[in-house]
Amino acid sequence: MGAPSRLAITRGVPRSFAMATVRVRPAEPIQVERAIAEHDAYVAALRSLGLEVVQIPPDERHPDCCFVEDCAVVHGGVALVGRHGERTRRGEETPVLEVLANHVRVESVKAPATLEGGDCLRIGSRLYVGHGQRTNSAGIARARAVFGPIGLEVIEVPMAGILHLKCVCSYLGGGKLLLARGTIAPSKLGDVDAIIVDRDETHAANCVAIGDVVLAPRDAPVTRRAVENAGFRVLPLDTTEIRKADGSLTCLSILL
Ligand code: CIR
Repeated sequence: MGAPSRLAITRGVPRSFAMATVRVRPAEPIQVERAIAEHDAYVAALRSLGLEVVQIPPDERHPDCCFVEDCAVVHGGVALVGRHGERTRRGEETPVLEVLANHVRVESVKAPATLEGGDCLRIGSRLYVGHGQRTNSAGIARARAVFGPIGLEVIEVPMAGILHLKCVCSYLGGGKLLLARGTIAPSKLGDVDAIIVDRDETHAANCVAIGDVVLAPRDAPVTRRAVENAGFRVLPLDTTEIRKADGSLTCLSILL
């Protein structure tokens, strides 16, 4: 299923997480203690799979700071540190950049370009980048300029009504892609074997694959069976509170 990552960067959930940016206010308020417990379980799961986890302390000024994925996209010894499309999140990237710089060459995105890591999906030698609310054309051009020379073809994916590209899809390895029904046409994401996720389990289109183990939301039994049938072992995690803030599993780490 491809070489598993060895290092994960994560960032703790701040107390201010109750004020995270949301598209629609959740029916029940975010319970921060529970969100912290969900995050702790996620970090423990990564460690149980042999990853070294570098955990950046939370910053109360940034309610969404645990969603580190959005700060950067990393491939081939290069990190492109983005510029958030969501203004309230600008500044989250500074400590993430500092950690990345210990491991890889760091490049940046300058205004007016915006790019968030949650819009970037790598499948082999292609980097699909969602063009939507958070990532603009200039951000995609910057990704092409940085990753093109090291062999990644950058492909723009137009999106409407989708927060981040990876809200609706995630790559498991071995040619298998999870993709939420009714969102993006599978053909837009190349020659992959798409496992279509039912509408009532859309949140489970975002999973994290570490080798042949898949971290998946625990309340998605149909998707779980489909992933297991595709040859993976599923490690179920509670994502209830994280989801209230429009978060999902890939958002909680940067894998190197
Ligand atoms: C936001 O709106 O930016 C956060 N509340 C959620 C970010 C989730 N990140 C992701 O899907 N990659």
